Amino acid sequence: MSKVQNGGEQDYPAKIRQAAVALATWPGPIVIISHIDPDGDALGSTLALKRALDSLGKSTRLIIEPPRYLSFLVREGELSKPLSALPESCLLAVLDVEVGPRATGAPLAGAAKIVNIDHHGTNPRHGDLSVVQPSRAATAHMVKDLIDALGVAWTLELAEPCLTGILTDTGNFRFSNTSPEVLHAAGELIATGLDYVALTDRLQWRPQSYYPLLGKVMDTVEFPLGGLLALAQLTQAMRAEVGNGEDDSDDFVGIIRYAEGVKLAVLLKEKIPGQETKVSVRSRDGVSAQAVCLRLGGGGHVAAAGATIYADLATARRQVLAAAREELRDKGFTLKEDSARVVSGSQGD
Ligand SMILES: [Mn+2]
Repeated sequence: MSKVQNGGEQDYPAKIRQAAVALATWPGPIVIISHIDPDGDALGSTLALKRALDSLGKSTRLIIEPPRYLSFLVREGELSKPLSALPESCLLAVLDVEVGPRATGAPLAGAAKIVNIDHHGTNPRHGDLSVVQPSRAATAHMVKDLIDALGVAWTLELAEPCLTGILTDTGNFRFSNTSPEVLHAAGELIATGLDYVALTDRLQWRPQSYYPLLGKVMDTVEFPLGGLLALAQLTQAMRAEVGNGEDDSDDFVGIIRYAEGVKLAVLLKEKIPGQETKVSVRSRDGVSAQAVCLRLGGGGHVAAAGATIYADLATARRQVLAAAREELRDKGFTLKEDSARVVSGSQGD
């Protein structure tokens, strides 16, 4: 694997101050983008940064297409359409993703300066100014540091998206990245007067069509590799049957991860039938979702990662089983050879 886990910044506070100065003193337009399939951290970190920069009188454009369940965070007119070319003398802020093909919304070429703020340890730092801090649980936590460095006064409009990003990436403070630091940062955000209970409640709302889809996906759960893996599939046909849109299934993989004995959980999502399958992976106990996804050409964090396989579901399933088997063996689990069974409810080998 060419991608290795990088350490954090030598002097993180100084790097954050540098980014704050670069943004605050930029005379031209600032375009803010994040990653494909934006989640709460992608939207929360970019929205908070845009609002903070707007309050300083900057000319900003935020280009992101949030999933429906997060759209309540966005005010009318705050988001812009994807750009085919960047405006002249523009600073491009790339958040929660490396400067590369997973960054979406605007071309990377043609930026006068690229500032990259990200907490993924695999980030190769291709920005003109890259601040990468894997010890931060969310990019939104880094944006909180950035807003503090900018000296912008905290308001509910800044705190709400920041906390949303933190809640998303820590699984509401249940994932292994839940540190005293991130809890402290969340406490400061809540101290702005933000209604924490209302926000966490609102973030769990799903359209009613979510529940029949959940039922269909749960019907596909299998436990191969000696029961160490939980694997489920979501097809376009299931979506069509229940009339469900594209964006509400992000937590399905988190549900099957709670099956007893499971070290790895995988959801295979059919994106384009026969051609493209999205893989979401979660893990526990030192087994690395990231290592599994790097083998599949994707990336992410140790406990939560993803990849896109340009093949049909059955092929993707085989590749995922092979990658999961390798990772489990690397971590010292003994596995019998697993036949490519697709029996629903199988206990595996
Ligand atoms: Mn993130």
